[in-house]
Amino acid sequence: MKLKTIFLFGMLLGSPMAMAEDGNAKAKKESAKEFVARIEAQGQALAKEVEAAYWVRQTYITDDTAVLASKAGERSLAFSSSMVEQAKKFKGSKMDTNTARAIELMLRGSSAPAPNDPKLQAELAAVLTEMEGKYGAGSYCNDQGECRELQELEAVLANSRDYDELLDVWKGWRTVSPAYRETYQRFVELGNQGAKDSGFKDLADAWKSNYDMSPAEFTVEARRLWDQVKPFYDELHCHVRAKLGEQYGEDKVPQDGPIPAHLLGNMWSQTWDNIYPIMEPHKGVASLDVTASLKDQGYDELQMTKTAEGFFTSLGLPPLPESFYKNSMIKKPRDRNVVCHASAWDLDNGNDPRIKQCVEINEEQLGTLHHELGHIYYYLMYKDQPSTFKGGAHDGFHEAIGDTIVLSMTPSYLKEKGLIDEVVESEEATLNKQMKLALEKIAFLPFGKMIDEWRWKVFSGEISPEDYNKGWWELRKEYQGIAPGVERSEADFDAGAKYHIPGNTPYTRYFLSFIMQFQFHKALCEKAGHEGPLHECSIYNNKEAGAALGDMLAMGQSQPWPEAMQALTGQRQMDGSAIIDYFAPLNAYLKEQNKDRQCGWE
Ligand code: X8Z
Ligand code: ZN
Repeated sequence: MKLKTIFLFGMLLGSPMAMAEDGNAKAKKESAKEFVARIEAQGQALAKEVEAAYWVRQTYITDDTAVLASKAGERSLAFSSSMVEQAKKFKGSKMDTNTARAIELMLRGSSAPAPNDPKLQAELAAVLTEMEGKYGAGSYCNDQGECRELQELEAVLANSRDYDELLDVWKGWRTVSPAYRETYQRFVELGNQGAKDSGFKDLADAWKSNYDMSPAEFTVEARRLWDQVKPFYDELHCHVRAKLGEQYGEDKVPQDGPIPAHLLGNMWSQTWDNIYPIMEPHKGVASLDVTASLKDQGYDELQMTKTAEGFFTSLGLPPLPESFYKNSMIKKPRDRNVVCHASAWDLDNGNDPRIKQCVEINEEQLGTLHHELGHIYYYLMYKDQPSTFKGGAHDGFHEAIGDTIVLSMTPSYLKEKGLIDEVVESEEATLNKQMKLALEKIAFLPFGKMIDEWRWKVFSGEISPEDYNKGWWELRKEYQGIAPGVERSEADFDAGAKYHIPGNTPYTRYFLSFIMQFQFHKALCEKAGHEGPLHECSIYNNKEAGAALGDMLAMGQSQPWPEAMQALTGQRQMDGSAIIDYFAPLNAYLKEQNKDRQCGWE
């Protein structure tokens, strides 16, 4: 995830940190503009120190680094709290547009807004550090005493077709999260207190306040987008359930109910492309096995990263600074625990961007590298903005950039890079390609939506602490149409088995990103003069598309997001029709396949 350092405890989207002391500002009345300048200067100074502590914590999990990160977090919360208190005083007074925007951004909700009470600030920082550390260091030891970390367990979920083995590792990873279920409950109390102290109803409202509209409007907007894509998801679900029924038997996969969560190829059932071999519409037509090529050709972590960088530079964007390769962590260290979940960091004010990723040699990780570099290129392009304007137009924009690039990794592009042998042009090949992509992009949508549905309800109290797990599985069923393959209880904490819960990263951003990246792809393809179906377009090497992308990135969050959206796409709204249109051939195929099936799961 992006910019962990700054928005773990600070403002949600790139804010300054440092004790916001107003010192001699009290003596003479400080103007709004002077206030913003002071906060930015103080923020930058503290950020450097706080980021260093977080980076070390995440790349070296020990009790000692927990102390350092918690202390740093505490100081950044103290800074935020004081900044918010001061910023409130300027509300309604006359000032120029940029200053007003900066103050508005300071008053937005962060992922963990600071309570006013310093004791609670310290506790909040400690609780967040603890949860993320426990997730990062988690492992599952089976009855034979063999212990495996998350990446090994994920690999089993991706590759095994043995029902019982799949269930074992699925359950196994979920033995890690109960250890912080109570801690999470305390986090909710502290986060809600922080939200109230910052002027919000609760933490859900604070999170929804980041989209240049009211929280209530945002709820409706996210729902509208979900309604646009849900019918297509239902078709995919229906077909996948039928195929899994053939694979595992209809006693294991009942054809009128939710799909067992451990059969979808992913630890959280969030993307399903790992079971593409079971779903491939036309067997053996146009192999898309990029993983095999990467392995055969002996790619290593560095080459994978350079390949991703090469796409961005082909667009005319600048090469990564040398410090990027010197300071990033792209290989899982063997001698210590780290937070392996991939992230991109904006250290030293745009001068020291880094990623942290336990790169494995496969196609999914190559995609993730592009995803992370999307964040990095945002940092590089808005480097010269004042620090309050450093951030995505909204958080979904930040998540969408790298993924937009991946949509251009067409068979022609992969062939050019030597990652597939031949480009096959036929209806069959198109369907295969679309199926694989839909298993990633369409399958994700309800997951991307339900995570924060759960948290919004937890924060508002609609789901009480006694019902965390029950509420979780109700939403999993409602949105995704999946169910646990084994009975769950309130002794479990299945939400906590997903990184972004203990890592406290809002998740609706990814739902928005998966919708918007198709809008962005379409717009960039138009700039590149592409004609023909969108799924055949690659903007590789196209400088016009690159310039348009770069210009939007350079805006940061200096203006409300519809301005950035308009600059790139000509539209002022997020819109699900681009992703639906993109998959038109597959949609027709699925409808045909499903015509005699009973779809749905209620
Ligand atoms: O967390 C991430 C990125 C870092 S921002 C690797 N993603 C979500 C996830 O893994 O759950 C990217 C897509 C969804
Ligand atoms: Zn991300």
